[in-house]
Amino acid sequence: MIETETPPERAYLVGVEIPRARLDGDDSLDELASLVEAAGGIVAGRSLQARRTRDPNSYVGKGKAGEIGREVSRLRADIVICDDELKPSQQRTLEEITGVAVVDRSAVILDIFARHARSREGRIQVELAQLEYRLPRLTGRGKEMSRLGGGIGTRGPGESKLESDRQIIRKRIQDLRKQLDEVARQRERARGSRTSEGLFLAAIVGYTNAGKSTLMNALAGSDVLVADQPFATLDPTTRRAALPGGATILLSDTVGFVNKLPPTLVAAFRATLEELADADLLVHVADVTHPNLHEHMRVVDETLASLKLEHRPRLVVFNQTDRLRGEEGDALREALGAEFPAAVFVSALNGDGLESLRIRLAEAAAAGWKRVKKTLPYHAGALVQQIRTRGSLKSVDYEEAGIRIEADVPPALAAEIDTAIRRR
Ligand SMILES: Nc1nc2c(ncn2[C@@H]2O[C@H](COP(=O)(O)OP(=O)(O)OP(=O)(O)O)[C@@H](O)[C@H]2O)c(=O)[nH]1
Ligand SMILES: [Mg+2]
Repeated sequence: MIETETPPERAYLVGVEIPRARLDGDDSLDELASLVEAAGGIVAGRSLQARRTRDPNSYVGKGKAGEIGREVSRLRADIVICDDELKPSQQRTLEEITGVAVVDRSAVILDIFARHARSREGRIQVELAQLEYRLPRLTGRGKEMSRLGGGIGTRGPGESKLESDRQIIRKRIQDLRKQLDEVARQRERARGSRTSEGLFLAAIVGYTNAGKSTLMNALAGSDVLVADQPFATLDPTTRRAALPGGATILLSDTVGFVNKLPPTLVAAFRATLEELADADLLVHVADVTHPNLHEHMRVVDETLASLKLEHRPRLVVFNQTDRLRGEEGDALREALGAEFPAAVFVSALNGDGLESLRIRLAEAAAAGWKRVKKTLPYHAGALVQQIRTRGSLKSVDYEEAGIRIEADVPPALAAEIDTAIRRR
């Protein structure tokens, strides 16, 4: 990773705890702290205010804002980061009261995405989301402030500095949309050729840092980047994995989800996430040891619903069982087993449970298969190898009339076999 020369920004975190929020305010600030660190900042201090609602003018109450301003100068913080998406007017008010740049959780997430985007498509998507987020916020004093900072919230993909001229931004947004359309068309073509391969596709989804990439590597023998930080993975990767019984499936690893994911980001990543629409099975990986496990699972469910994928077949995988300890660990495992009877428990790290998971994936892939007993013409002999990789070959006999096979195969392959026989 490229590190900038400037010292890390000292961030002061601010949250508002409202009744019935998904995460406890402190837990949510902990998560914000890990996001800020992934964006290269350090946390100088934090403050949580319990209120019935967020203040429409200044997010926290006016008095609290003044207090935060004094803390910020005492701790020599460079930037205030609020845990919820701010309206541009709230941001301006807080900047006036505290005297430093103010950004929100969305800006931090966008910043991490900009740092981690590698592919052309990833970079276009991130810059587009960043500029769309930025445009309404470039007015009055906020503009001068965010220009001063030069840190979180001002960096585009590849350490580029984000544009701050509204005219230029509008033009750039148009350009990026066009480029994205072009990349999306290329992706569509690539997707077409993969679908025609006819392999079962299992997509790994889940909260960020749950161990999705580690699991993908363990199942597919790949070496996708793994890191103990949010949003290590941005670009989707698809690999083949061989399963018990000899069948091959495709596994894909993609960007993780997080609480309060900025809507502009979800919209911009629609193309990447469309990969999920092709999936025959969604493998939902959750970190079984996380204190907010249930909340994380709910965020994943809601994000999938917002992508209209709530009815897709799903397999829950509780990962990181190697970190469960003692009686407490056993009790948790038992309770989750009762709550999610179909779930599989694994450790992607030490391999526990992976064999059961492979069997479950093989069963899911075979669920829609058809039993065929046919005699293939010899010129269609290549289909035998197809049956071996895409289905399960029970028997093969090379007879005078042709190749006599008995096999379980996916419907698409059954159709190919019929076509080959009709063509004899
Ligand atoms: N102890 C233990 N650690 C694990 C396990 N699986 C993953 N990890 C660790 O958890 C951290 C996150 O793993 P990743 O595979 O990068 O997680 P991810 O879900 O792909 O994360 P993002 O791509 O950032 O959303 C890394 O430090 C892994 O080494 C596991 O089964 N046991
Ligand atoms: Mg990952």
